[in-house]
Amino acid sequence: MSKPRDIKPHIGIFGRRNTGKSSFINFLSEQETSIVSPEAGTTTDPVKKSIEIFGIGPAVIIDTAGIDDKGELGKKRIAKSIKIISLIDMAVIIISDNVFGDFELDLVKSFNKKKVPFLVFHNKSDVATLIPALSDQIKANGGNNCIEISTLNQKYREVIIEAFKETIPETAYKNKALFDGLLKPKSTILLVTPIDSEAPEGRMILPQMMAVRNVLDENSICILVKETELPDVMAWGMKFDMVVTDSQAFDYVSGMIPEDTLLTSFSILFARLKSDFNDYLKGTSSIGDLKDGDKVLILESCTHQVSCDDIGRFKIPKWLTDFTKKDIEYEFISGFDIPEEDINKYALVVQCGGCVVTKKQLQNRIQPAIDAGIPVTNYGMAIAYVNGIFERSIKPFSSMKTETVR
Ligand SMILES: Nc1nc2c(ncn2[C@@H]2O[C@H](COP(=O)(O)OP(=O)(O)OP(=O)(O)O)[C@@H](O)[C@H]2O)c(=O)[nH]1
Ligand code: SF4
Ligand SMILES: [Mg+2]
Repeated sequence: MSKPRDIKPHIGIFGRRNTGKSSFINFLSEQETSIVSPEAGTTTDPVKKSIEIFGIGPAVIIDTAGIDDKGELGKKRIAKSIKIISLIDMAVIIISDNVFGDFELDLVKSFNKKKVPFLVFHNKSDVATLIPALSDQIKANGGNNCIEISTLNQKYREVIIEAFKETIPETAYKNKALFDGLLKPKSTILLVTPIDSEAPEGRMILPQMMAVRNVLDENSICILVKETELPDVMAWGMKFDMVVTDSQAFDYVSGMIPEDTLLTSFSILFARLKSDFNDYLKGTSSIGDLKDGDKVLILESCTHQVSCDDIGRFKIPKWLTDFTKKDIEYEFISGFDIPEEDINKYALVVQCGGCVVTKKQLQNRIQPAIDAGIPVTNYGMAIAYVNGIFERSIKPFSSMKTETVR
């Protein structure tokens, strides 16, 4: 199963114009991915490219416009480059001619704010060698060693890859399995997946595919069924170790399987991989405290067409309103934007499953709410809560340490 582009680790390349950022990407990918020229300001918009990095695997590398660009248009380009920081797992600053000043220090501040590890490479070492004092200055500002390279010389490829492996957090590329710590060999797992208009034609959605693969990897036994055939399977009288359902069928499935069978949803399993599960655990019960006039923010992570807009835009608001019987106002934001300044106006934030974004991207999105003390939940847990089965849906994880590593 190849990784979709969006859940691969993301690496952003930053620096002043003409330092060799695009050349660095071409050097790493061994392809003419980005346009290179002696003209300063060649790259004007962020460019994403999927590459394979030995020892890390598939990754997305993002070229950006120079952070010293000038004029009104230049400012807009810089803003776009800075926005990329909330999407990445690791950053690279390319410098040349021993120039490391305010522009680079501002980048370092932004990386630190978002807890993004970074590397500094001194490029064009064939023309000017790195002054040791500069390396010390970079270290004093929170960077690792500044590494001397030249994109004209193949011998630096290994140096770059080694530095990448040491710096990029393992959690960014070694994805935990969906059932991590939940299965034993020969466990029997029943997966309930409605096939409705939202299901992609001829395929399963990613969490379902990951679940099947993971059950098989653990030498467990998996039965996959639509909710319409669930009564037939239950009539076998078989006892399952765990049932995992699509959250939207929670109510129906929970009524059909024995009380003592562990039950959760794909979305809740996914939430454990994609964020700090404890934040959601703490935030979900705030649904019960919602009052008339409260604002609830629904965060969808799709950037273009939201493939599950029905659930986020209609069903969850309806279920929350029906459950609380309060006059609640809903706002929706899709993509990566975060309303940092306005976050205090919300009583609750409900984040989607984030199936097409990385863990870091999802974490960055909900972090302002968590920092402001606003409760945060996700689609699956919110649905479980309004169906009165929240405690049941998180029981499979109760004996585990649920806090995930950032
Ligand atoms: N001598 C030397 N020249 C290099 C090296 N790496 C890149 N260059 C040259 O530096 C110039 C700028 O390279 P780019 O890769 O376009 O630089 P950039 O940082 O992407 O520039 P902008 O897109 O304008 O911000 C080109 O003429 C490259 O051929 C190097 O290691 N040594
Ligand atoms: S769960 Fe989020 S990321 Fe996945 S399809 Fe729905 S809106 Fe998009
Ligand atoms: Mg460029």
